[in-house]
Amino acid sequence: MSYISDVIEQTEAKNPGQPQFMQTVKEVLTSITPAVEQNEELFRKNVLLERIVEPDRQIIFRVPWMDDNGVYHVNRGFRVQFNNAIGPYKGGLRFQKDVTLDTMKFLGFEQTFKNSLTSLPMGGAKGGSDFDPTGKSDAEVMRFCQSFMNELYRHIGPNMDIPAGDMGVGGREIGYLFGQYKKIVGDYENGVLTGKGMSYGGSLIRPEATGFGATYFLNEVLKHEGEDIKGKTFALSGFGNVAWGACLKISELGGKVVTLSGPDGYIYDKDGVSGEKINYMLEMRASNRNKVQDYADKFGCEFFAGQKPWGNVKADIYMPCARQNEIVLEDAEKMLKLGIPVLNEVANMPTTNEAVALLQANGVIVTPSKAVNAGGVATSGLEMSQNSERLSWTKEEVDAKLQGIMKGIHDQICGALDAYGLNYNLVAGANLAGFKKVADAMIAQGIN
Ligand code: 2IT
Repeated sequence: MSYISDVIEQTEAKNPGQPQFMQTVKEVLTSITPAVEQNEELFRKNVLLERIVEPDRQIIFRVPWMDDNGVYHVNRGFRVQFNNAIGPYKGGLRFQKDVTLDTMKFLGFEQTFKNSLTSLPMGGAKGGSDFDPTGKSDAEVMRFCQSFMNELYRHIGPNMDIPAGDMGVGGREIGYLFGQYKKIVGDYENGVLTGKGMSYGGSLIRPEATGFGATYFLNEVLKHEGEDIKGKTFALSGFGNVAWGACLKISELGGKVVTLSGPDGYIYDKDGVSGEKINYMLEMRASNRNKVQDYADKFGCEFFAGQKPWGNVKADIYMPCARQNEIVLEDAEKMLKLGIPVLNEVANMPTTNEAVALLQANGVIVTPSKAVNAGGVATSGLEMSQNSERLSWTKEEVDAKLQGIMKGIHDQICGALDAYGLNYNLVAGANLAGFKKVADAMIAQGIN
């Protein structure tokens, strides 16, 4: 048996009931086959693959909180600190009802390679809770965040682990989390969290960064193919922060977004999501209703209850911006019939491995989410730099750095593919490039 398949098998045995984590382990380890083949002896001697799939630590804690009726609830909190070989742990917090340890481990593993790709010194971590923000009042969200931080604070710090937002955690939640952290530790360490408000150490462009970065990365891919965004039609999923940033940048660059989605279904807006309609997405998110139908009701467009746009809507580019595994094999089959040439993966692991393989085999360009959505965490890295230097860059400065980073990621991917004589397989290239720096650092630092 090969080293890679051995490690996959051992990891599967050690992590029963964790299909999402195994999905990303398989994707990453399979993609780095050429690197492992070239360095097998060195990697085996350093138990490198065995160590890279095992998180440094996995913290699980109780989060009790009181609702507005005075009734107490108990949720589960997580922080999985996956790898800090190249920098302090860094990664978002996700509040969503179906969050499990499996979700946290898949996201933490992905984050390790994503953060490496940004070229900034950040290790990988992820955290969150099975708390469901849907329908919660502001006061409930605040009490939950405070209770969550009552435990999390002892595991994080500006040089140790720097959480940020993810699904269900935006500027409001980061504010409550930071307020409680400050209350507990006393020092004004605003470098402990990113995605902060502008009045207390946030970075301009951070809210837009994931969506902007995803569009900049796509632009590099289209340039590579001799095309551009202007005049192209986009089907998106989600309507949160990431989809919002993407809509802003796509419409600025002359593209047209015709779908958004939520847990309730998807909307089809033939005129395109632009102008005030993009601003309305922020209101939808702030309402905590989690219903995309609100958009259709307000702007009088079509709503398809319980459905996804994949394979149902013809577009030049698909951009899933919602959650993991929303594109499965049968969606991919429908996509091929419609002839969708590019799948720009924005959410973390939105497509199953089988669906990616089928699409790639049929000539669809699949961009890897760990590269495409890296602009969010990259801009978090820029926020950390501004915090530690006690300064604040302009919008133009941050945006220019973000564009440079996204182009740099595409260049790194092409460089890794060239180095191994591979064709334009962006998924393989992103994993090879992200892995290299982490592997070098882990070997340099000895076995620990
Ligand atoms: O998935 C991600 O990269 C994020 N949720 C952002 C993480 C961060 O630290 O900004």
